[in-house]
Amino acid sequence: MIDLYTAATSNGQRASVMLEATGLPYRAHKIDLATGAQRNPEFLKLNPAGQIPVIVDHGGPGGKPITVAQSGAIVLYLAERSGRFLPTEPVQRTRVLEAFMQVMTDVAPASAALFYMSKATEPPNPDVMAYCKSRFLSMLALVDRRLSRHPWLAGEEISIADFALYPTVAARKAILEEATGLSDLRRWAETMALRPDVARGMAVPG
Ligand SMILES: N[C@@H](CCC(=O)N[C@@H](CS)C(=O)NCC(=O)O)C(=O)O
Repeated sequence: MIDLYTAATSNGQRASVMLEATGLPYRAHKIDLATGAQRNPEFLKLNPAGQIPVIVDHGGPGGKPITVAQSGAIVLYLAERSGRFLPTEPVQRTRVLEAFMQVMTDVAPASAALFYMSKATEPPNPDVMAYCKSRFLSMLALVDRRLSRHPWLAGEEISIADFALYPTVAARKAILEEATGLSDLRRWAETMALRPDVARGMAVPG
């Protein structure tokens, strides 16, 4: 059994979507970020950074419990744990990891920058916000180009890259709706949204 400590944010949903996709049994525990529950001593023992998501896999490697923070590390851990969505064949695996890293180190931070810059000043600086938005859109354009070549981010099969990206795209639905182009990304997002595992994962922690 896996315990998931999470909140309704794209980083949290990245973990719950992947848990649903792999079918591994888990229990979700809501961490109320608004009341500062992420800074409670009990939670800080799980993740000293005071951030969700965190998983505790009670049947980890060697049958021993393991605690994992960082949504990207959680996605990779669950892929290895389930043997799904991360190919073992070296070329395909490298392609999947390349797309996954694009999501985790380019797209997700550009989305986070939009969030943090919207909070940095009151009111938000319009020039800074315009810059962050255009940077995020340029990341999405690169993803769209990938999706114009094949149905999923890393090729013919759905992978960890797709599950990692979807919560970020869903969180930025308004930006996607007002953008021009990005037709393959829109097609992909609609397909992802219709998957029952993705829908269930996006609804966690409720
Ligand atoms: N790089 C981390 C980021 C985690 C993160 O930023 N978590 C946020 C919610 S989305 C959080 O817990 N914030 C609470 C805080 O910083 O007090 C990941 O991918 O898991």
